[in-house]
Amino acid sequence: MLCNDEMRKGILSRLKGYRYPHSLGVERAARWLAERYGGDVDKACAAAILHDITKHLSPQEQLNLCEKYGIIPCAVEKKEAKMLHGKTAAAIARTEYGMPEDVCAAIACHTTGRAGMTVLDKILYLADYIEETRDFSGVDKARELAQHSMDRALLYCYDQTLTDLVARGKSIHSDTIAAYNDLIWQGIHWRDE
Ligand code: DGI
Ligand code: FE
Ligand code: FE
Repeated sequence: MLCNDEMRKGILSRLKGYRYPHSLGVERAARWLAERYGGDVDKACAAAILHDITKHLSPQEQLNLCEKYGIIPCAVEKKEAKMLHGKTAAAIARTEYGMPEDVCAAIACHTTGRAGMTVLDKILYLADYIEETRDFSGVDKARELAQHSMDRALLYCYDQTLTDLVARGKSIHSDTIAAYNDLIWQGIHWRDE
């Protein structure tokens, strides 16, 4: 097991406020998705419990951790340094908890996704979106789609996220665009034809 009881307790004790029930929710959703879609349940749960371990840190603290771990922020990440919490969490997962590279990679891209997402990447991205404590508009549709197809649910999440980012005048990360294009180019759609 990647996270024994003691390790899991230690990780959970670092999660403050809302992040605690959220991360437990992501763990439950990740387990469900892994069982449903033939993913590795152990890796999915480990990625889930660790994915937001640095989310509470300030933009400056994110940048400091990047310096420490040799992560080079892109232009968007410099402006939106909180977005770096996936990459900094992956560095902690690797160095402090000895997680395997595929788990670290899923954690690193959980906010944006990326081109060529693995089953584990998709499980964590989707679980983060649909977990039980989330209540933003569209979450029920995402949950419904996730019962039948991870790719369709994923594309729906990107439609919602991109629309929201554009409406708020935010810059779009190149990995967000790459993940979206990848789904489109595979012919994925979420609306019924
Ligand atoms: O950490 P969580 O809140 O659980 O969720 P998350 O890691 O998916 O982060 C969500 C935030 O990330 C949300 O405020 C939107 C932001 N985000 C995701 N993709 C992009 C982005 N922000 C910008 N500016 N550009 C992106 O491409
Ligand atoms: Fe996150
Ligand atoms: Fe999260």
